[in-house]
Amino acid sequence: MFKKSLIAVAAASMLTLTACGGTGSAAGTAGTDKITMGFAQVGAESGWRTANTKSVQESAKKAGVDLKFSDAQQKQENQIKAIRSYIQQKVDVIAFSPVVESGWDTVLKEAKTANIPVILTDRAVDSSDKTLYKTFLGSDFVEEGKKAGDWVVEDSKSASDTVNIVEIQGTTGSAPANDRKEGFEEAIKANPKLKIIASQSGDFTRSGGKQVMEAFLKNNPDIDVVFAHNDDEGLGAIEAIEAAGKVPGKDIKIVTIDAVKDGMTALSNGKINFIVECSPMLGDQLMDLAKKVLAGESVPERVVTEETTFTQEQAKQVLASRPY
Ligand code: GYE
Repeated sequence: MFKKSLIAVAAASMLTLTACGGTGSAAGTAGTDKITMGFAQVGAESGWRTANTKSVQESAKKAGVDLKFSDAQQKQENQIKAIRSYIQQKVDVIAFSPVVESGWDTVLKEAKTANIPVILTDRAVDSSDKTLYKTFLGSDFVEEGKKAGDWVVEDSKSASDTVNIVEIQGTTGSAPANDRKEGFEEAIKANPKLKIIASQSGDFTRSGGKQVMEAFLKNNPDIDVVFAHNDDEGLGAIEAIEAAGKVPGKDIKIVTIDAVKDGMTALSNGKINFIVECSPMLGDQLMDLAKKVLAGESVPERVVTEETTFTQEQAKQVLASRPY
């Protein structure tokens, strides 16, 4: 009798947990189907990345997803190791932001053979076999590059001389570096006066941006515009420009991509001239897609993030309420 009612109580409380969406305390309870996700992050190279990691971690918690998180320190071999370890641990789903575009087929095939679905977050792979992953969630980087280029075209409409542009690229071989370059080059074709006179990778870091800009300044006395593939590189470039006795935003104009807090602060202060937004807040959509994939529902093969652009005036207006 007593035993029976205990079982009934246990069963009832399990039901309650399920009704609450199985968050938190349901872990380890038989019969609950808490999702385990292995997430192989690129690293912690930028403000964008830090915000992205936070978004994924917070959304996992909210969605009741058990998140196994790894930081590859911008190295593909570390990411491959992390993915292999998730396969070994038999996680339900693997999500990752590939540091570079190529070289993923082998490990993705291993995940497929193990029947573990993969979701690409933020960055793309160049595999021709689209069955190696379920969907790709992230920004349209070509479009971002175009928006940056369009601003330069508009800003230098009345230039009578050649406009010398230097480009600080993101991580070599990464989707955002490849695509932002492509989009920017496409846009500036609109005015033959616009010339990219130097282009190098700053690896999406502030120190990288600073180093590259120092070298650019040494070799080119007449730089008009910096196009940095992310805010952090632009912030590093500001340090180099100031150290060279020039005024960022005036003597040399700066266009960047991301719109993280530090970038937006520099934009409000007039040190950056224009920022194209790239949203790192991908966590909620990622958890949603993972749940759908695991429930056998169909998901679009591409989910594009919505984003905007900011002038200095617009940055001043939104800075205080910027969440990251
Ligand atoms: O723009 C940059 C980060 O992949 C979109 O990576 C991301 C880029 C982002 O390091 O700041």
